[in-house]
Amino acid sequence: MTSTSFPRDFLWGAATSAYQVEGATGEDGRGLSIWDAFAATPGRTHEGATGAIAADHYHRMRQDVALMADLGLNAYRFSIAWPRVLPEGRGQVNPAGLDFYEELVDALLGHGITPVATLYHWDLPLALDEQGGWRARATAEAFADYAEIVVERLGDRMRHWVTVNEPWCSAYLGYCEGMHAPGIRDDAQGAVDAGHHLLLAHGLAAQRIRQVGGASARVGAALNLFPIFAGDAGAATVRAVERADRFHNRWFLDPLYRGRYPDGLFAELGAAPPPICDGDMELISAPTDFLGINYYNRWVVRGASSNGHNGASAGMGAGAGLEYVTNLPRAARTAMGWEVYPHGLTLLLEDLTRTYHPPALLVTENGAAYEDSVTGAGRVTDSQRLTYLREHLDALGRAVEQGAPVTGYFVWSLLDNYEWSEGYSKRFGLIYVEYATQRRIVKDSGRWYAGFIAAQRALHAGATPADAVTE
Ligand code: IFM
Repeated sequence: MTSTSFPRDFLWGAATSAYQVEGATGEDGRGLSIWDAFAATPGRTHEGATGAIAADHYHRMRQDVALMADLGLNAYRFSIAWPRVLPEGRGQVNPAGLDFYEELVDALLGHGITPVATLYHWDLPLALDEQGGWRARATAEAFADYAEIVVERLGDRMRHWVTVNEPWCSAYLGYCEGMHAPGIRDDAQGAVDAGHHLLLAHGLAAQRIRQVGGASARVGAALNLFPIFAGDAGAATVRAVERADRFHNRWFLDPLYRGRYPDGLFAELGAAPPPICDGDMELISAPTDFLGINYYNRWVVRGASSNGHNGASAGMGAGAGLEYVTNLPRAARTAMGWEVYPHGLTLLLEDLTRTYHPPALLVTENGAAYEDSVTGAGRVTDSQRLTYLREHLDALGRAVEQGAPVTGYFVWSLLDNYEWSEGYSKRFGLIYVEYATQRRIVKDSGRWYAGFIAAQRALHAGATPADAVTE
C-alpha cells in the first residue's frame, strides 16, 4: 500500500443517504417523498420494503456518530431529506427538519468529523412530483430555494456541499427504466428532460450556496461513473464503447465541464434535446470545487452485431447497438452482481483528471454488498468486503501517486441500509444492522478500515509504518 501518498488532511469517511437510513418518515412534520409512494406501490421493491424504519438513524443519530468516532472517521457524507425541511417541496419550512440536521452536524463537529452534506439523494418531495417532478423546470428552481434555506441554517458551521447525487439514476432509472421512483417506464424524453433539470438544479443551487455560504463553501455534484471496456476488437464494438461512454459518463460530465451535451446522445436515447433556456449551460458548467465520484464497477460492452448472445441488452431503447458483456471469465462479483474491478478506480480517476481537469476529486462512494451474517461469537467476518476495500484503497493510492487530485474517500456505506428497490436484501455497511433490534455490530471490514485510517494518521504523525499495522 502506498499509504504515504495520501495527504495529511485527506477525508476518510463513510456515506449514507436520508431515505436509506433515517426511518421516521412520518415524524416531526416530514412530508412524503417519491420514494415513500414508490415503495408503497405493490411490486416495486423487494418484499415490498420501504424506508419507514430503515436503520432508525433519525432516533439513533448520536449513537451512530459515536460509532463513526470509534472508527476514527474524520468525515461523514450524509444527505438532507428535502421533504423533512420543506414538506411540500417549497413554501412552508419545517423547523424540526432543520433542527435534526443541525444536531447531526453539531454532533459530528463535536467529534472532529467533517460533515459533507448531499442536498439531493433521490427523495424528491411528492408534492413536486405531482407538478411534473424533475421533468418540470420549476423543480430545479424549487431546489435552489431549498438549498438556500439549508445553507442559511448550516453554512456557518460546515462547508462541503454535494448538490445532486447520481443524477443519471434519478433521470434514467426514474423516468425511463422505472426501477427507481417515480417509477416511470419508457419515457426517454422524460429522462432527458429530467437530466437537464437535475443539472440545472445543480447549477442554480451551486450559485446560491456560494452566495449564502461565502468563500469557504465547497460545492460539487456526485456522479456514478464507469470505465468502459471493449468486449472485442470489432468496429461495431468501438462504436458501442463510445456510445456507452456517452450514456453512462458524458451525459452528465460534458455539460458540467464543457457546457454542452455530447453529440448524438439524445438521438441514441430516442429523444429530442431537452428544453435548454438561455444561460442554462453556463450555469451548469460554472466552476465547482470538486467532482464527486461514485465508483462500483466497470462495463465491458460490445457491438450488438458481434457474435454471441451472452450479454445483457443496454436498455437504451430499440436497436441501441450495444450489449453488456456479463459472462467475463474469472470475474469476482458482489451480491449486487457487479464485477469487482479495483483497477477501474485508478483508471477512472486518472482519466477524469486528464480529460476534465477538476480542481479536486472526492470518491463520494465506493463499496460492496455481500451476504453477511453474525457468527455465534457476535462477529461479522466479512472478508470479501475487507479485501474489496483494501484493493480499492490500493487503486486509489495509485491514482493519487499519478497526480489525480483526490481529497477524500467515502465507503458506501456506514451502515447496512435500505438498498432502494432491493429493499433490505443487500448489505453494504461497515456496520451490520440487525433490523429486528436495530443492534449495530462493527464488521471486520469496519475494523480494518479503522486500522487503515489509524495507520494513515500515525504515518503523518511521524510514526514508522511498523507502529501502524493495519492487519
Ligand atoms: O445505495 C446506493 C446509493 O444510494 C447510491 N449509489 C449506489 C449505492 C449502491 O447501490
